[in-house]
Amino acid sequence: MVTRVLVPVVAVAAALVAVVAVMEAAAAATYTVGAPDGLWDMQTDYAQWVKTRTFHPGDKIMFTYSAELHDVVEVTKVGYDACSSANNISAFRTGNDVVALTAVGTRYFLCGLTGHCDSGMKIRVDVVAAGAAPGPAAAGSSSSAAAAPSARAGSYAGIAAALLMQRAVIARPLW
Ligand SMILES: *[C@@H]1O[C@H](CO)[C@@H](O)[C@H](O)[C@H]1NC(C)=O
Ligand SMILES: [Cu+2]
Repeated sequence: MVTRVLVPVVAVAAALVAVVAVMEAAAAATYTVGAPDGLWDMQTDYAQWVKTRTFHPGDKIMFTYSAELHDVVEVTKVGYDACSSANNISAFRTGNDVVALTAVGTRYFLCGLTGHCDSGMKIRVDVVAAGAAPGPAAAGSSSSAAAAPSARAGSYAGIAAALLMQRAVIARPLW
C-alpha cells in the first residue's frame, strides 16, 4: 500500500532533481569580457559583444585588464547612462575581477577613469532565465555558441523522455 504511492513519487522526485542538475551544469559559464577579440579596454564594442552571448543566473563575467590603466565600477542604469560612478554599487581594481550574475535582471558596469566611459568603456549585461530563447543576434550567429542552446534543448528533451519512460515502466504494475 505504501509502495504504491511511494514509488511514483520517488521516481518523479528523482527525475526533477536530475533535470535541474543537468540544467544548472549546462548554464554555468564564465565569460571574459570582450574576449576573444578584445578584453576590458578602450577598443572593444561591448554592445556588440553582449549581442552574441546569452547570460543566465549562475554565469560569471570576468574583467581582465591592467589595473594601472582601468578599473571596473558597477553602477545603476542612471550611472551607466550618465557615465557616473559617484553612486556606485561596487568597485573593483585587481585587473582580474570576477562578477557573479546571480539573478535575472540587468547589470551595468563602466570604467571609472576619466573619459574612458565616455569613449565607450561601459557594458550592459542582461541576465535572462535559463531556457529563455537567445536574442535574434545570437540565433542568427554562425558560431558554435549559437549551436549550443539547441543541442542543450535536445538533450533536456531526451533526458525528460527517458525519465518519463523509466517512470512509466516502474509505475505501470502498481497503477
Ligand atoms: C564608489 O562610491 C563611493 C561612495 O559610495 C565612493 O566613495 C567611491 O569613490 C566610488 N568608487 C569609484 C571607483 O568611483
Ligand atoms: Cu578604463
